[in-house]
Amino acid sequence: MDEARLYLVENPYFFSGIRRSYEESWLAVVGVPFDGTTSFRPGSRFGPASIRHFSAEVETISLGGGVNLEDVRVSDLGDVSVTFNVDEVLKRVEKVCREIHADSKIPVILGGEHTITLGAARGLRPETIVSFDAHFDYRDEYPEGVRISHATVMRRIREEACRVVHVGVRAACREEVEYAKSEAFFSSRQLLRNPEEACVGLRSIVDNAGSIYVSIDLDVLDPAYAPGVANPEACGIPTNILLDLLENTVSEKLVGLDLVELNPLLDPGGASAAAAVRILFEALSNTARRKRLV
Ligand SMILES: [Mn+2]
Repeated sequence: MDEARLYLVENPYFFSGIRRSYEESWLAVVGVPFDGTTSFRPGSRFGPASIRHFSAEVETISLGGGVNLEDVRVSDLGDVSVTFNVDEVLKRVEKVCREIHADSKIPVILGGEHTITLGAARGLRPETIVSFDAHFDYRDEYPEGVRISHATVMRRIREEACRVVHVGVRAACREEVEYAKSEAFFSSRQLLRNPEEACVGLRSIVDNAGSIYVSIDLDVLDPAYAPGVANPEACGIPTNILLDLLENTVSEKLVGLDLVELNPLLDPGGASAAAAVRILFEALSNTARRKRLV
C-alpha cells in the first residue's frame, strides 16, 4: 500500500482493541464514515466509531468456530477520509481496496451507508457479491435523477462489476422485483422457514462461484435484534441464523467483506452495535479457519 495511505486517517480506537501492523496482518479493517445519500434516517457515519468502541469490549473467542480473534492477524488502518461528494468517496474506497488486495490482504470495510460497497466492488472485482440485506437496492434512480445512492447501489454493481446474490430480502418496489426476476435470491421468509436448506443452497452457490465479496447490511436482521439502522424492515432474521448463513458463505474465496448501515444514533442500548461486532468476529474467525490461517 502506497498512494492509498494518503486517504487514511488513524483512529484512537482499534478494531477488537488489538493493535497490529498492516505488514503482519492479512485482514485490514478500514472505516468509511459516510452517509451522504441516506434518505430516511442519517447517522451511519458514526458506525465505524461505534463498532470499534464495542469491539474492544466484546469477548474475542468464537464459540462456534473455536477460534480466538486475538490469534487472527487483523490490523486497523483507520478511516477513509470522506467528502460530501459520493463519487470522490467511492474513488477513495476503490483505491484503498485495490491496494490492500494487491498486497494479498483482505479489506474489511466498516460503514457507513451501503453505497460504499460500489467502491469496494470496483476495487476488488469479485466474481460474486453475496449481499445480506432486507432490500435489493436495485432502483435505477433514487431519488429521481440520482444514479448512485444507497437504494441503487446493487444495480450499479450488477451493471458494471459482478453478479449479486441477495440473502434476506423482504422489501422491494415494483421496479426492483422486475429487475430481480431473472436471478436467484433468498427471501427472509425462506430463511425463517427453513434455515438449513438455505445454508445448503448458499454453500452450493459459493462452491460454484469464483471470488466472493460479502456485504452485510445490518438491516437484514429483524429490527428486534438491530433497531439501529436507517431503514428498518419487520420480519427479518435473528442474529444466529445470519451467523449460520455466513459460516456457509465465507471461504478461501473471500476477497473482501463489509458491514454497513449501523446507525449508533438510533441504538441507545447498544444492541445493534453488539450484534454488528459479534457478526464481524464470527465471520472473520471463520474465514481464518477456512483459510487455515489460525
Ligand atoms: Mn438495506
